[in-house]
Amino acid sequence: MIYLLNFMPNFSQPILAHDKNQKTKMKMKNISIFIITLLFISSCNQTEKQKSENQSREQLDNSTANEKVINLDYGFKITFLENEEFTDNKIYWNTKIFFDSQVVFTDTKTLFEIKDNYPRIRKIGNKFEILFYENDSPSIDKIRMLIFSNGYLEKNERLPLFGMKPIDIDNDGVKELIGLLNASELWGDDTIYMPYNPILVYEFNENGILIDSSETIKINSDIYGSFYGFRYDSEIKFVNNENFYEALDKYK
Ligand SMILES: [Ca+2]
Repeated sequence: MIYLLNFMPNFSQPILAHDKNQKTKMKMKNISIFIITLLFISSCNQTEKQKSENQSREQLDNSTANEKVINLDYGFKITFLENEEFTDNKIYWNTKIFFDSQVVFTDTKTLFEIKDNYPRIRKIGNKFEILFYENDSPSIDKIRMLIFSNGYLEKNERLPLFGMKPIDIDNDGVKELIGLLNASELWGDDTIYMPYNPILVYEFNENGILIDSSETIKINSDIYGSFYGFRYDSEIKFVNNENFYEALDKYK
């Protein structure tokens, strides 16, 4: 028998201040539709040659109509070329990030959602941090963190979808976030086993979101009796490890 523990509620409140501005998006969509309509009307009165030219232009504009554009601060822009709507969510992929009109990031496969104030941008020193809400189904959703420095991608990392606000866990004056990169898949009949699923601690401050190795080692050593690394490992199993749930509850 297999149980899937999906701990990790969404952010109840955004941790960063960037506002995507729904009205702007709606306006852009409306403008796109308006432009396409104008092109269609004007093309009705063209010669055959002009019609042919306009057809290729209309094809371009049709693809633009499906494109989702999000303008971020600091000269960054995100475009999703493809999307699909489901009952509970809408998925976007085929992603590009532009900085001052130059493409600085391309990803054709990763699935993103626009929710909980993601995607969002933050200036950290002379770098920029862009966070996406990544749909990693059938695993649990994640945050995708991109760091840009001088217009170039410096870091591309998956983070847990932290189910908490940043708090100072160890009283060192720096706030932390904790989360999981995997759901805990439980198995067994009479005896229920759970895998090694490390709770990851990140420091969250004006310099970015960075793994707090010492605190991660400490928390997981307390839970599992020893530290087995930063990654999920189903080969390492535990029985009725209440410490795991207590630790999660503690930092919710
Ligand atoms: Ca701290």
